[in-house]
Amino acid sequence: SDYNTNKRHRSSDESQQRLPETLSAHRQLYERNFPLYKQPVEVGFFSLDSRRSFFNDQRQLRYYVQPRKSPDFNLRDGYTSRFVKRDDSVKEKLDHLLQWILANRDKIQTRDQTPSSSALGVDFVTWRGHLTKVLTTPYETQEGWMLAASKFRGTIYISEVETDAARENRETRSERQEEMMYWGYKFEQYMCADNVDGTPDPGGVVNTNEAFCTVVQTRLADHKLLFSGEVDCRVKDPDAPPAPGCYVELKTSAEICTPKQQSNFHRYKLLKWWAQSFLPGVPQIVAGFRDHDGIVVSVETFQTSKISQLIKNEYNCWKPTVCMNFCSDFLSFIKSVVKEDDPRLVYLFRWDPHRDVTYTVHRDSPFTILPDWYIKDMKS
Ligand code: 0WD
Ligand code: CA
Repeated sequence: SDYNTNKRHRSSDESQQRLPETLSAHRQLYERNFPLYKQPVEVGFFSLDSRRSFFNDQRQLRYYVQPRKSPDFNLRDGYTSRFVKRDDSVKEKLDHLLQWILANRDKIQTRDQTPSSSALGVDFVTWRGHLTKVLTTPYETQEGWMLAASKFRGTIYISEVETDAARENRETRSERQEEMMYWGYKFEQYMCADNVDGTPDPGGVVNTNEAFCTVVQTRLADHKLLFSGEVDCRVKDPDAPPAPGCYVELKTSAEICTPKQQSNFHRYKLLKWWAQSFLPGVPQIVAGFRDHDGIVVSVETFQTSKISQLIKNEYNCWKPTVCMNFCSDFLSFIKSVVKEDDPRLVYLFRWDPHRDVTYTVHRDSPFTILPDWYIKDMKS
């Protein structure tokens, strides 16, 4: 039985302090000093194979191979003949990350905790991709989001819920859009080897079920975070910095031919690229620029730490500090709202462009994040 109350769920005790009901996403409110963001530390990793099965190891980690000066990458190659697409109507929620936690509870670094303590010792568990959406919110004008949050043993778990608009988009994608989604994965195949001494195999099958994910721990202001993100590859050099410092993010983008396209690239695409790689501490992004026919015309490397300087000439451009302060304040907002420690309760936070963040509360609903197998195992 869902109940949907913005104002009255807290308690009948009116004497308790009023909590904020909403959070503004106006960028001006977040223009202050950059908050503390500790260097993310990799605490583990996992792999998903061609059937989307979980493995507590790095079998799917691939190696970056620097392309020739003028590579001949045709991103359309194999779309109709050598492509196995993950079923994106299946909602996996946090399941693979929860599987990793159960297998690695001892590896989560916590200060002043007794070995027998039942708590994880982190404030939030989520996917990196969900945090990317939060970071870019003050600048987003197109797509809203819904994030479900539940508290269990002191940790708040955050999992995305697909909006009606996102579902509509997913179910009505054109054939052209479907094919263009393949291009990013095909670029990965051209750029990555399966083994440290191997070379890419553009004749192989692209299977988007396969994934390698890093799990990192860090702190944003006073929020202890544990999150996981998919990693495309690492550099081959065995003397490279330890993960996540050796990881490389791969991207494709339309070639830039006009000043307007250059400006849009800086304003919108680099914001998303920066947020996604900054969060887990991935230092470089290798971009393949392609034409309308899916032919890669150039390959360029961006240092994540230099992106904010690159965009400073853009009028009224995005600022990393606004992204990080909004994220910090949003996590504080979640903490102030999600007080009850009960995984059957879901607090559903919703944001739409030009609106404030609001929330509703749901008990035993389809939004439930934590499966019984996780709760059972954590209690044993
Ligand atoms: O439940 C959900 N709504 C989502 C689940 C949304 C996003 C991701 N996921 C899951 C998937 O299991 C994925 O393996 O999280 C895992 C890791 O995700 P992430 O790293 O936190 O996600 P994000 O940063 O948004 O995407 C990283 C890469 C993408 O590469 P590009 O270069 O396009 O950013 O993960 C892939 C994609 O290759 N990806 C996904 N893979 C599986 N399911 C999804 C998705 N929904 N979205 C992006
Ligand atoms: Ca990528």
